[in-house]
Amino acid sequence: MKRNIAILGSTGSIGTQALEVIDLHSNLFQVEVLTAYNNYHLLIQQALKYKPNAVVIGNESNYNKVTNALKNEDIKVYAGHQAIAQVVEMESIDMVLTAMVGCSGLLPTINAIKANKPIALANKETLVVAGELIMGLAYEQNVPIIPVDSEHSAIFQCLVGENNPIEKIILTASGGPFRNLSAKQLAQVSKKDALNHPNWCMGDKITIDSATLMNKGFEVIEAKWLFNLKPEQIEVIVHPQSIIHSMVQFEDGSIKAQLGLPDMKLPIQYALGYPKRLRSNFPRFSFANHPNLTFEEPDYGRFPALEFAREAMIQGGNIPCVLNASNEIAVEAFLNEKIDFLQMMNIVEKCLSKQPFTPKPNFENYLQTDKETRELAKTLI
Ligand code: MN3
Repeated sequence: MKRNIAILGSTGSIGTQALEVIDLHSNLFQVEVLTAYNNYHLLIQQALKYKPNAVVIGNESNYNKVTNALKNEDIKVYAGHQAIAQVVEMESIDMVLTAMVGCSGLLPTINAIKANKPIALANKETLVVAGELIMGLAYEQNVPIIPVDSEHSAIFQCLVGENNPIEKIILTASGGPFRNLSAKQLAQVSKKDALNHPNWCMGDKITIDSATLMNKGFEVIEAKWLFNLKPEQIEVIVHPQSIIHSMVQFEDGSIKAQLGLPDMKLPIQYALGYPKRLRSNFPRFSFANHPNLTFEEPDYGRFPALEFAREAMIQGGNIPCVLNASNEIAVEAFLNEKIDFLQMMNIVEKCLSKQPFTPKPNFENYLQTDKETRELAKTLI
């Protein structure tokens, strides 16, 4: 029996790489649902190639273009946010890969868990914003959440077969493209510089988040929820070569690491195929070709995002939601060249200090915080 996969965000970086993985294992996987927000052109191409049961285009103004292009196919076409959130409940889906950008992943992920669909989680913002709610629901429903993020996949892989408590985890960070720049130089960097990541090829939003280290801050929060950790059990170390994808230290002091060349197809394939390791011909890592694996402490002064994220995680409640929403607006403004690189974190910091604290938010509280924070952040641009 093939595993029927729904890919939410199929036209993005993770989505397209997931389809490449499925191409390599077409005997094991079948594309059941594809969703995209804006890129109807690529969504149509993908639908014609993979013949899914259904596709959803988030932006409703593109609905007619998609239905026209697929009118001779036996493929259901839906449009809108609500449709993305509902399509995950489809009976025939065996696994949902959440690979959309930002906070939009929240409701579809909740619905997929409620419908008992195993989640391959690539949309880390879902856990940043509402980790407590999501993990609580997954626990209640007994639904596995398999991380796709390379660091969390590494930790997950280190934990397979272990029935032992974690002493701490060590998340590796490449340090981004501006690791060696002074604060003064950071103020001058352009959008183009920021989009030029040294090791990983990713979407625009996450590439900027990697340059500010907010991505790593989000990953600290993501790890807390995925592996049920206390803040002090999560350490970040800069490892510019991105070969060690992360590590787990156990109570006897032993450390397990997962290594490989930086290629998202590996963690995507691991999540889709779990618990099996599927044979691949991805390029192999050679120690001889990489004799220098180096490590350094992150610089919290030049990259305050890590500290903001840690603070937000410790405060909990709706504060990580404030962190995410303000960051989404700030990154968008930077990508539109309305603010400079350092102003992004100024906006996040101001929003964190101004938004009221809600200790035990429910889903509506999260939506409210998200909306208010976005409005506040826009006034600061
Ligand atoms: Mn990552």
